[in-house]
Amino acid sequence: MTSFPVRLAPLIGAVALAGFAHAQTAPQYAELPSETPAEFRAPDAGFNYVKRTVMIPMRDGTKLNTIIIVPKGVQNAPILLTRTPYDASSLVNHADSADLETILTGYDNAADVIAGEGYIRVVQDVRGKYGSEGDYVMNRPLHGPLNPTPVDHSTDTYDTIEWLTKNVPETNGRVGIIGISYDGFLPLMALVNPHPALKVAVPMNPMVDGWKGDDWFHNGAFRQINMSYMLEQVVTRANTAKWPVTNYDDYDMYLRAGSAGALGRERGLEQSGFWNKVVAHPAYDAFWQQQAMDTILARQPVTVPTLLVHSYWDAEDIYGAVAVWKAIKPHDTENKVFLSLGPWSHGGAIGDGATLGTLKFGSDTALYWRQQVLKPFLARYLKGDGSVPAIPTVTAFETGTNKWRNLAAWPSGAVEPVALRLAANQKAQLGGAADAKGYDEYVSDPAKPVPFRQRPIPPYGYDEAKGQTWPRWLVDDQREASGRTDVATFVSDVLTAPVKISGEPVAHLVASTSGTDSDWVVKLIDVYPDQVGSQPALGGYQLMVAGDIFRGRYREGFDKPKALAPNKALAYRIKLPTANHVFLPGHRIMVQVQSSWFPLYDRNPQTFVPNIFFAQPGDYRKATQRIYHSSYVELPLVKAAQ
Ligand code: PG9
Repeated sequence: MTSFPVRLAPLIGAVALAGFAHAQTAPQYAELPSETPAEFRAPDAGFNYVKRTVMIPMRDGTKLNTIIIVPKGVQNAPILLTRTPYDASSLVNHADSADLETILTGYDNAADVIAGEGYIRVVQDVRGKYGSEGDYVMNRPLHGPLNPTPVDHSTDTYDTIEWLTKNVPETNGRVGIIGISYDGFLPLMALVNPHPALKVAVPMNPMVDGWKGDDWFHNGAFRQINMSYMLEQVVTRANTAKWPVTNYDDYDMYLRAGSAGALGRERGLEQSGFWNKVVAHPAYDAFWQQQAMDTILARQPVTVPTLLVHSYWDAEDIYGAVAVWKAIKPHDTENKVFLSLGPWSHGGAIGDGATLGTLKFGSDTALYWRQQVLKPFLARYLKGDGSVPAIPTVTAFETGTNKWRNLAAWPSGAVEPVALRLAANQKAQLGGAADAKGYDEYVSDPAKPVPFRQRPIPPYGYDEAKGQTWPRWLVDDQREASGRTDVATFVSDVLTAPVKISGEPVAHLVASTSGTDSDWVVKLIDVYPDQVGSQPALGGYQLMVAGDIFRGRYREGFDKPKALAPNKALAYRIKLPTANHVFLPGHRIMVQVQSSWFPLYDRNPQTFVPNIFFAQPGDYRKATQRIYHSSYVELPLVKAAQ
């Protein structure tokens, strides 16, 4: 046996490796040629569409991977564009199908409207992702203090539309942009210095302000459940790095990790440039303020017909659509801005809208919206078909009564705020005098934070086969929480008349903590009758109509974190998400208040530390919380249920 001198082993290894590499480039053997052609040209005989994939050059030379789906035989057809960070080719799924509607069943496609209406469908990877060139920056800010480069999603959309209108011969030169979530944020970016060929924008459940109420924080409380996204979406171009799953119940994993910062370090998140920006900006400073799309668009003229879409139970971007509506509608002098509000989860408008969890709406609300709102909206502006009647300014589903309302404004009707008081004896009392002295008390223990839903809580995801029902957690039954000693619960008498609310309830809490920081979670809940004959599972159901969290340190200003004075009754104003709900006779109105919503949000250590991402184990302490009976929830009451 030949023994190699040990000191030569590395050299010998290198030579062997070089030899193997050479073999990889060795010429093909003539007598056994490769069976793979240099380039496969897919035939499309029998297909009802033609698919082209092109690399469109942006003004800085970066080329973006763009898939163009042209229905066979169309001429003078409008283009409907979706730009995405989520892999364009996966949005045009069933790529092996010869049928247009079949392949358009991806994430953002209202396929039954788009395919059936003869639109040219274009889906594009944004800069830095998947098939596109360039550098990726989460929600790439506009050129300016946060982005010194000459390119952003506004310029990339402009350049894309310019190329499409000149290089897709089948088009009528009119382009629309549609998308959900991040893909809904991109149509908002398109509205900044819009290309003249842009004729409609449909931002559905858009990301608008990641700190105030969309994906990253809500009023300063960090949505740590999205840490997996901050890793997978950022650290590789094609999302090949995966967040390891270590627990069937995410509650245990996050609790054992301690702070979000510690978990981030443990899982390599410090290699994500976006994570490092999030950790460096825990407060609502210029980093967040300067990229809030509602404030950006408030400064833009309204020139492009825009249909904003909001879902009442949107677990991801419940803030965005209505925030943009409030920002731009006031200067929409030509009535080009429209709003739809539906009983959906995030993106639910393109799915089956007949039910959501246990809730039934009596009809497929999503199909109704697509056929009666989206379809005519696109036809009128993209096909330039003036014969198609304009859609109502606001189309709002009224939950509780399960009726669609066509409205001229939002909120609509004679909205008159009324106080739902958090009174003694765990009573929620409509109107009446405030009791300034009494309070309810609970102990908030960071070692046992209140689960945001019943455990076990599977990791964030959309795979129902794995029990991942994240998308509909907002309609979970809240009765488990109402029975906990660390949740203050107030409930009204049984209603004898309908109580209708339209708009944003606002919690005016007067609360103290024995600590020096605290989170406050307020949930407005519709309590069903003890028995519901038509649907027994709804007996006593506690349906959250609106709920949100507020990190106490920002009480004096989102950009001014300050310690709380221990055991001092302090006032907090907490806006809750938009509702359009009728509490029916036989129901009761409930308010729950708690100080954690875990593991969706990171725990507040309840002692003031400079940056909660880096709170140490010793910082996490129990606190005694008092909710004073001078607290109330301001309900946007509509006097006469229309
Ligand atoms: N807005 C959605 C999201 C962003 C970040 C984390 C999780 C969800 C979305 O674009 O799907």
